[in-house]
Amino acid sequence: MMTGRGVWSINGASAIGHVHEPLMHLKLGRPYVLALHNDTAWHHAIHLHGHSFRVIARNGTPTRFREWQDTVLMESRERVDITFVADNPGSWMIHCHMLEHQEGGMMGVIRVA
Ligand SMILES: [Cu+2]
Repeated sequence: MMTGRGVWSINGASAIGHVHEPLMHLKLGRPYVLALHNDTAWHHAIHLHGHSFRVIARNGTPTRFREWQDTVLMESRERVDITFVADNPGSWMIHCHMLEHQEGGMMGVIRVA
């Protein structure tokens, strides 16, 4: 989302210059579904490091093709459900691949341990 200060954020946290505490802690080896909500009027290309995922639903409708990917292009106001197994330990960036958005704070860390 875009905050009143004109910067971008994920889950209300805006990472400018450095990344704050992890957005979430995932248990190594467990499967997860992340529900990504784009609460803005812009498209965002959400990129996850360290893992490949499958898009299983868009706005609640199951997807037809579920290829492995590391980036998903989200439309304005869209909800995208992705799933993956947290099988790679470490601290992994999740960020918008539109670099002006990332630079504006639209990034965070997911910790897998
Ligand atoms: Cu973006």
